[in-house]
Amino acid sequence: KKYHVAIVGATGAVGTQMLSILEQRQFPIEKLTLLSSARSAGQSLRYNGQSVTIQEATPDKFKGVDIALFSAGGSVSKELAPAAVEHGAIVIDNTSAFRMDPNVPLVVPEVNELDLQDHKGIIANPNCSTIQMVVALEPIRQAMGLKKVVVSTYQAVSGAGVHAIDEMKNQSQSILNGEKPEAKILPVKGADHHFPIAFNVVPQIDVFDSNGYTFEEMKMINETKKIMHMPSLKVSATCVRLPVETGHSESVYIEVDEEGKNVADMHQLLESASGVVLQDSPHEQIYPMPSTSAGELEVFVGRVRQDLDEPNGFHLWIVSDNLLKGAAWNSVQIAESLLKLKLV
Ligand code: 11C
Repeated sequence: KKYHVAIVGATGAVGTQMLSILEQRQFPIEKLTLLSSARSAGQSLRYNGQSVTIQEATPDKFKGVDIALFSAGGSVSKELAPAAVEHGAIVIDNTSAFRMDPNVPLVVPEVNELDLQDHKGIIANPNCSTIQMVVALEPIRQAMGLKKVVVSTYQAVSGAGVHAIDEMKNQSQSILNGEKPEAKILPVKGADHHFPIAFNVVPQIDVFDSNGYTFEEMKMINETKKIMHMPSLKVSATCVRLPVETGHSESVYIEVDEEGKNVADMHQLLESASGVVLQDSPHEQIYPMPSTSAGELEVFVGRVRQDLDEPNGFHLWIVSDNLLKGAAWNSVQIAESLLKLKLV
């Protein structure tokens, strides 16, 4: 069987990756509908050697669509995802619009694929920084139990979209030319202050919540608990942006339940974990980096160390392409799981 697939936000940083992953995976597509804002409608993108014209995303465009991949911002999802479901489509939404809705499964196939069975039309794709972390932590949780997670992120600018990438490049050029860099986008649209990301590190991703954490940090905390089905897991996050184009990195400290575990046990688990590539050989300087992880589908883990004071504590360095496993690939992987589980 072949399916009518729609991409909403087809021209965005994630949308274009969705298109290329669908092609790379040879997803069984009968018809492809590319949707965007009115501004990009009329442009075209290539799929399997053919040119596909982009149309404006309106509710009627979902007639006959089987699977709709949304990545055009939360407000577009809130407005159009229910319409797509009414027309009979299954929505895989890459925004934060529905992630914490108890009726919406929040899915990373390596961790909680079977939650898809409970879907009521909308399935949420988690935040990129959350996805790569839970892929690495799930095999550890299964084997040793998990008590506590403390993560600090080193996030790439592509997480904030194509305009943020352009801004970083322009700022870099200005600084090298001895000019003052212009900042209009980061840390977050609509903020009172914008700071250059070129040659800088900014400890703010998204807006601040009243508790002093940013929304990005709260997403990591809340989504991790929901995906792993561990409402009482202790999780804390500090999310930071730095001038890397693509590939989020994370320094993650965990405490496991089981006593007496060591780095060799961790290595053994991570080596055979689905979706994980272990790159951990310090004496050969083998460890994951954004430059070697960008363009790849997997989650790369290295620098595994036992804490020097807490025997149940371990440190990991986790890197993945935020546009692929963090967004487009996880969404297409969910679509593949729907086919496998005969849910579409
Ligand atoms: C970033 N993680 O790197 C964000 C982008 O909730 O899907 C993804 C935001 C989201 O800026």
